Amino acid sequence: MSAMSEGEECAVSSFPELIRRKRDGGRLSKQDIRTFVHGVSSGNIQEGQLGAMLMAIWQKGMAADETVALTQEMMLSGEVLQWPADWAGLVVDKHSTGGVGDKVSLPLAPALAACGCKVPMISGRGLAHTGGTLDKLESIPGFSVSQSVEKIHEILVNVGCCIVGQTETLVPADRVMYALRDATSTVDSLPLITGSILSKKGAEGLNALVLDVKFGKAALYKDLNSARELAQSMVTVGNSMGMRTGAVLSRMDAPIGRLVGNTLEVCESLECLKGRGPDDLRELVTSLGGYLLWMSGRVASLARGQEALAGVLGNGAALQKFQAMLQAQGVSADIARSLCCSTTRPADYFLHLKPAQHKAELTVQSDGTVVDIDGMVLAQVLHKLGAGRTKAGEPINHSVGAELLVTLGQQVKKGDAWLRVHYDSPTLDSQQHSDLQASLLIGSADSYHADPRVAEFILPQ
Ligand code: IUR
Repeated sequence: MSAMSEGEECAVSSFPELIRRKRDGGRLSKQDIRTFVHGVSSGNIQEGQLGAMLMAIWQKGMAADETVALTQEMMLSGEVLQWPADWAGLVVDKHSTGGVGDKVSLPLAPALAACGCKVPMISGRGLAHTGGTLDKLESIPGFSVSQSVEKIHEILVNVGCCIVGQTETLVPADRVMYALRDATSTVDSLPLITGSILSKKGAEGLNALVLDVKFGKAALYKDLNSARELAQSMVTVGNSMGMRTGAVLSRMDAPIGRLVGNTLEVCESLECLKGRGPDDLRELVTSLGGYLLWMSGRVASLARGQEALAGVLGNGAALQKFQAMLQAQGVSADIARSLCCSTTRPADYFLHLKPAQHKAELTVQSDGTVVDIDGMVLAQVLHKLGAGRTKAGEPINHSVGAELLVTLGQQVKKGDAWLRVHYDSPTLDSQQHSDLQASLLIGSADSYHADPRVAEFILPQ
């Protein structure tokens, strides 16, 4: 669907006027924003003009109604998915602003499907220090993230969830703007982030959306207040667009769970789907999923929603959905069955997943309590070892990763192993070794405070 009919098309000469208005702190009308976004998706706006407009928006910001118009016009720059009328209220998804060890989408999508929802999860790839859901799933042999709109529909009918990459037809304006935001240092703009994320979620045709907005050392926003500001902006815009949208503010200092790196995170997701695995991962999955069930009216309270999610993780229903999703997206029936068999343990996953060639253990340097593990530092070292990419399109090594052998608050002794690094390069160099050692903070027992992952819920308004 196009945002503008032929007759309404504005001349290219109006772009300098729109740029000037925003640059001077003025407001853009709905029509101005339509002209601008149409210029982006039709290719009529020059790259320099687009860069200038992005910088003007970065500097002057946008009022809430301008951000809503921007998001809506971006969404309408491409196809908007449509679902059968009897799915009304069932179509849901989650978006995370990105973290270290954040594999929540892998157990969450099938768990929601097991609760009766339809989840057309369109995810991204990792960039900089954060991992990408698509990269994690691609460490499973045969898994295909490229699915047509028709196939997505078929998988939702038969399974209830899919996890796929952006299709060519959805939100073309975002692809152009996102690439130029990177090149013009305008990524960290509240209206541009809001427009980019919510236009894509809007194009999924969702009834309800939960946003996992992270704050902390390994998050896009380091402090709670700025994360709350982003969450509020996205909650306002999402609800104005007709998606029931709420947000969870979650801590992102130490990695989520105990495994970091694409293949290792698939292993930990399987453990979570088998009712095992780390508590903080289960807390995030049940909180985000429970919130969605409540927002979409399927349960009477958040607590009921959390119980429903915990139920399907515990009784194998979510695992069955994951197995069906793997098969629907190209994994052989044998591999899907073997990975998802409830008695298959982590070491056996490597019968099908590719392990790294080398493992090295790091040891604790003094007695005490594990007070912190800096997820950002850990992710940066793994990135250098090949786990992540610096530019879109670069190849990555799925097998690179790390296992935390200790948990926060644990008492440790000098010489205890605390980290096992999985890598393929010939050696871990001394800088990488010392950076990793510096990411572990050992202190006295009373300097450690146990905080839950989830700090706050932001209600839909
Ligand atoms: N992810 C997106 O899809 N868009 C953005 O602007 C950011 C992350 I930052």
